[in-house]
Amino acid sequence: MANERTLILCKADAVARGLVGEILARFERRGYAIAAMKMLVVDEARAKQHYAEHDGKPFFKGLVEYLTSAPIVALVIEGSDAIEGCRASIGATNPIKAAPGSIRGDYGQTIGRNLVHGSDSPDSAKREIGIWFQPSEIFARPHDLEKWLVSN
Ligand code: DAT
Ligand code: MG
Repeated sequence: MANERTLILCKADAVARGLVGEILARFERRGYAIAAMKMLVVDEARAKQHYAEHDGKPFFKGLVEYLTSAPIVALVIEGSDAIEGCRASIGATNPIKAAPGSIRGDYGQTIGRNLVHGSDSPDSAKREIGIWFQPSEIFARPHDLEKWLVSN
C-alpha cells in the first residue's frame, strides 16, 4: 500500500446535473481525503494537454468540446492506493459496462458523458496534477483529526 495522490475531474455533466456532492461523498466515505479542489471553466489548450494521449483519435474533438463546454470541478484526492481505488469507484470508461455501485455505473448512460476523470497510473497522476494545480494549492491530509472532532 502506498499513499498516493490522484487527479479527479467532475466533468461538465456532473456539475450541470448537480452530482458533485454525490461523487465527492463516495471518495470521502471510502476514506480518501480531499487535498485540493477548484471549480473552473477549462480552455481548449488545457483540455488538449490533459487528454494529449487521445490526440488524433476520432472522439478527441468531442472530448475536448465536452471538457470545455461548462464549468468543471478539479480535485486532488489522496489516500492509500488512491489511484487504483478511485478508478474502481469511478467504474469502466463506458457507463453501460460500468458496474452498478460505481459512479459511472450508477449515474451515466454514454461514454461521451461519463461524468468523472481519474488518473490511471502514478505517472499520469503526477503529470495531470501538474496541469491543474500549483503545489501551493495542494494540502496535506490532516494528521490531527481529533482536534476537529472534540472541543473543550
Ligand atoms: P478513462 O476516462 O476511463 O480513463 P480513457 O482515458 O480511455 O478513459 O478515455 C478518456 C475519455 O475519452 C473517456 O473518459 C471518454 C472518452 N472516450 C474514450 N474512448 C471513447 C470512445 N471509443 N468513444 C467516445 N469517447 C471515448
Ligand atoms: Mg484515461
